[in-house]
Amino acid sequence: MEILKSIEDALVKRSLNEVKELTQKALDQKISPEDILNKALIKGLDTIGKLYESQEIFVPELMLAGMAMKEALTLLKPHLEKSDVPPVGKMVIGTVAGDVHDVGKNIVSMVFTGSGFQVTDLGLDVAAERFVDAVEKEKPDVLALSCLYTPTRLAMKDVIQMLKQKKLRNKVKIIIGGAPIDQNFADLIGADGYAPDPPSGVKKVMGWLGK
Ligand code: B12
Repeated sequence: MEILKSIEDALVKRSLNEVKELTQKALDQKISPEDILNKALIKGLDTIGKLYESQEIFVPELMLAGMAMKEALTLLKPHLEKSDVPPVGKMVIGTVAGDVHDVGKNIVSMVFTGSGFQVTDLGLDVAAERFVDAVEKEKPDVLALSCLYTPTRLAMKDVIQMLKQKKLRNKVKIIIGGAPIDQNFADLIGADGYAPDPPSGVKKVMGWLGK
């Protein structure tokens, strides 16, 4: 679809206003928010990542692309969060300590909200103590940890270890995700599971909760 390609191109060019205008236009044309997200915006960010890797763009451009993505997400949010199912469970989510990537985590949060979860989002660069406090106070069914910057992966292990120390580990299911994560890593650090994207995450968690 032509408009999806235009959104992708606008994101790669980091034209904030254009990304926003075209995203709204696509929604007005009744294109599904999932298609806008996966076939335009995430594709554009992938290209940005490759341009950064090949040193054709640098951190300021990464930041602008991240900002454009966030603008578009504010328009998609009400659509992704719209839920017609009864509440199914509670989730606490955050990006782990040292990592400031939160676009993926925000999408996971929206999709779980749209699937009937009551989501408490702790934000980004979240210290292990804050995750543990939230598990203690909110008593969620699921804790979701996100990370994108490979060196911060080990912060996920810290959260799980601290939960064990506080005797809280068996009170909550833990799902982890983000580009440098896989099932092997989940097994290694003692998480309950990994999912590559929000829909498969929802499916896995629903299974855990017997829904
Ligand atoms: C935008 C961006 C930034 C922005 C982030 C803005 C923001 N608010 O998030 C800024 C400018 C801040 C940034 C900074 C940096 N970045 Co950066 N960034 C990116 C970029 C281009 C896009 C990330 C993104 O949003 N992707 C789109 C989202 C939707 O995808 P996602 O996060 O993977 O999430 C999806 C899945 O993984 C999954 N998921 C994610 N979390 C979870 C959790 C659960 C529970 C589940 C089930 C699923 C799930 O679902 C999501 C939706 O489908 C990527 C390249 C790329 N293609 O990813 C580089 C990239 C991640 N960055 C990179 C780097 C190196 C950096 C910096 C170190 C640069 C620097 N020199 O300062 C810093 C690190 C700062 C830090 N300490 O965290 C590298 C990381 C390399 C590595 N392997 O570690 C990448 C891969 C670029 C590259 N190719 O080199 N970055």
